[in-house]
Amino acid sequence: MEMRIIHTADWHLGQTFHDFDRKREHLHFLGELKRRIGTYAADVLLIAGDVFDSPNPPADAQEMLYRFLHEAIAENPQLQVIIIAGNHDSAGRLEAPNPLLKLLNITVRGVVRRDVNGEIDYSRLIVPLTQGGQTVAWCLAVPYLRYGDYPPAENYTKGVEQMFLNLYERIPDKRLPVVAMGHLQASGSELSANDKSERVVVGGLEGVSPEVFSRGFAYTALGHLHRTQKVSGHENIRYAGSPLPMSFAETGNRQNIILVEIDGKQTHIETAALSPLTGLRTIRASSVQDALQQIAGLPEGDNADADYLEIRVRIGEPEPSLPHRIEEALKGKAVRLARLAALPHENTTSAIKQTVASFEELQRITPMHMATEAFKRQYGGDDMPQAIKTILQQVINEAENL
Ligand SMILES: [Mn+2]
Repeated sequence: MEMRIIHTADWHLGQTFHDFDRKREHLHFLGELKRRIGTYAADVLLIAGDVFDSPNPPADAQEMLYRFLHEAIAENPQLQVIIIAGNHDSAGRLEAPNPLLKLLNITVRGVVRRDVNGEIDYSRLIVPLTQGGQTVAWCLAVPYLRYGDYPPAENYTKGVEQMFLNLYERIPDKRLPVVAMGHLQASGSELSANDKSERVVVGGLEGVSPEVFSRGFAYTALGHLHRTQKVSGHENIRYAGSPLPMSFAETGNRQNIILVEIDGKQTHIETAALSPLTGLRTIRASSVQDALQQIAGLPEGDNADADYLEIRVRIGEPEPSLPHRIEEALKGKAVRLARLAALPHENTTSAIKQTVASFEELQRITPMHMATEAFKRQYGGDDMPQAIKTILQQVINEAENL
């Protein structure tokens, strides 16, 4: 028995990038994936959660998913697809088309069901992988688990671990290879810096131990973290990563899918790079002048799929005309400005000592005083210019006389 699996995750269909629509990027990815399914002659496609970016995805994002599934199956009739819900998905909504999807050999698991006695319906999460109508392997399709979705345990991660252990015990024939799917944070995995969407909902706890998957599983297909990675050096426990960078925090990430070939007791795993339609660029400038100079060096062109640009510029004083100047400088450049951050000079914020005000002081403090102090902190100890003070005083007067 030889079985070829493609593992992908964290599509986040329907996501907008700093208000830019990403439909063309997602369509480009889905085209690439479809071609890969064909050339690799994949038997199984695993989508490990966060199919959509939100629990209530826009109609065109839903259409994109179902059109892709239909075309992928039409072109590859042998293909079996298993999808689990992630923390961004609505478990119920993702499962809703199951009666139809079943006809196309597509299984969606989002909800953990219980029987009348409150017992978890484990068998529903043990999905047979078939070839020519015969079961050749098992897939533990475990969606993102919410509080109460798992067996009794002292905390969330222990509960998730127990879930996988209980499922493994219930596999009807353990001589066949077992593939696990999960949408979770495993301990020993690396998060992208400052990434909000990767943060686990149940906070303050360490991740799920990869040891749970190291016993008896041929491969574990994980979703949730957006960077492609092995977990704690385990070859066969991996995050596929997101096919599109989800934020500027992921600038250094490469986008991939994972190709897994299971041949009897042997598992061969390969990372296949994707070629995203749109890249990320960051300009770090020490001054406005520096920023304008770097912008001048950007390629020219009019491209609907141009790279997203982030500009981080250090400023020594308020620059109300900054957005306008940047916008003017970017005219004709083959980039899309997604984010402009004006930051005070690095050495200023830390240099000023902040004192804790007493209750009496707080009562005496005036709006003008507070504003001038904030101004000093922001702009390296400089006093607020008289012109700004005058305007601010007018606004304060008006507000107080309302
Ligand atoms: Mn997630």
